Amino acid sequence: MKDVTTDFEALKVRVKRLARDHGFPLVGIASAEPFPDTQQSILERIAAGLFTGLPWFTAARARFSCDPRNHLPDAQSIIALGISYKAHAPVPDESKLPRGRVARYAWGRDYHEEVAERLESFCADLRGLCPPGLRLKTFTDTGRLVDRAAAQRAGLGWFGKNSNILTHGLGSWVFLAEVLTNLPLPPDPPLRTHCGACQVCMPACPTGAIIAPGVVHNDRCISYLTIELRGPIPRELRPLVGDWIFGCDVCQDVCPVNRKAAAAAPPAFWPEQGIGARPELLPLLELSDEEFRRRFRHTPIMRAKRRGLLRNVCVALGNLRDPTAVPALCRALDDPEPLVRGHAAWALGRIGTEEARDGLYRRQVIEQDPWVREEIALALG
Ligand code: B12
Ligand code: SF4
Ligand code: SF4
Repeated sequence: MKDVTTDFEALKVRVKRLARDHGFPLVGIASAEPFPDTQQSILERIAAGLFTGLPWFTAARARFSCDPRNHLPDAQSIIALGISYKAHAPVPDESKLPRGRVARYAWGRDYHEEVAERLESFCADLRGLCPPGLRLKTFTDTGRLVDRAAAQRAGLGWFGKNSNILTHGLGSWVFLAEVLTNLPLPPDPPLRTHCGACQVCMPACPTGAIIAPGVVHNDRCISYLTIELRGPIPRELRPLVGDWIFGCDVCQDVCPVNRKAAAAAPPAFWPEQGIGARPELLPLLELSDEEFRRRFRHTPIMRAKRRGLLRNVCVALGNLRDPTAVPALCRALDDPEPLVRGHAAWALGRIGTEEARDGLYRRQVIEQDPWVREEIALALG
């Protein structure tokens, strides 16, 4: 952008103030140069088979998402943004059991929608501040840009050994977003902070998904298994999923940096706006397609679809081994979705009471789907 009268140092201060006014407490500037190291890491991990479960996470996508100029050929800067999603969880009435666990990022409204609205209003005001010829492009999560690498380069935080970006003050409980622009804003330096000798998160991972510092095996991560995976959860991993029904926070919950993080989430991310932290499981098992859509519209839960959520609920019930779940699980054996029936069978096998076995025998007589028949046979075996 050619405008000799513009003082870009002063403009940067105003841009940052504007970002904060639009609800992004974390804001930093990075150059829009390519991310060759990130590209190499991603390509190596794809080649090593750590991402086989994500068919869209390809080498071609990695090459594209590691060069911001593929999106905006004259891009000069990335305005890297972060917003807290740490909300307080109301203490649940544990007398109403059984309950599952939901990752904090998914308690309230879908962040893609909330962040997109904030990005849009931020950009609208930014146009008013800037010289003519301004070009802007926004990203969060689904856009083909490497969110964490951009945040790290802009000094928002550092890579933790659990691979999340950790920040001073808000911990890793932050969503990341970017505005790519042709404005030549002076970049901020990356932080010099790192995890030091701490390794607490690595052995804490229930599935052993953190295979080296900073390296997560996607296909073993509970977040992948409960959100992104469309088919059955591998049998050997089901017991390790525990009571997580959507995402997982173990490697963040144990992190000492997060202990000091402020609960600064805007109301949109509070549990009242969505499924919350510890939903009761049995009512979820009874949801029709229509009820699922009505209840979870505008929340991250939609991503799993009804059949994915109910699959996860069955796994959690099997792990909780609560016999009060048997009647609902027996009804789930008649669900129209084979995915739900198969996991209900697994859960009943884990609970193993006479009532559970009776339900399995009843379904075995009429079940047509070969994979569900296999699950029933294993559950009875
Ligand atoms: C694919 C994906 C996933 C996959 C794979 C996760 C992964 N670690 O790669 C799955 C489904 C498992 C997942 C899970 C989660 N995700 Co996700 N995910 C993404 C996505 C779309 C791409 C990530 C990516 O490029 N991975 C490729 C790998 C190679 O990148 P990386 O893990 O960051 O690896 C870097 C480090 O290893 C570092 N590095 C290299 N060498 C070394 C050495 C050391 C010692 C260290 C410390 C680091 C280091 O460099 C690598 C390259 O930059 C981004 C959005 C986006 N567009 O970027 C969101 C994103 C990363 N996810 C996010 C969130 C919130 C989550 C969950 C917390 C959700 C949950 N609670 O269930 C979990 C966290 C799990 C975890 N421990 O990572 C946030 C992270 C915010 C943050 N503060 O970091 C993002 C940025 C979305 C957003 N816009 O806010 N996710
Ligand atoms: S999110 Fe859960 S399963 Fe995934 S790496 Fe962290 S602790 Fe492991
Ligand atoms: S638990 Fe320790 S090693 Fe893991 S991300 Fe937090 S500070 Fe880093």
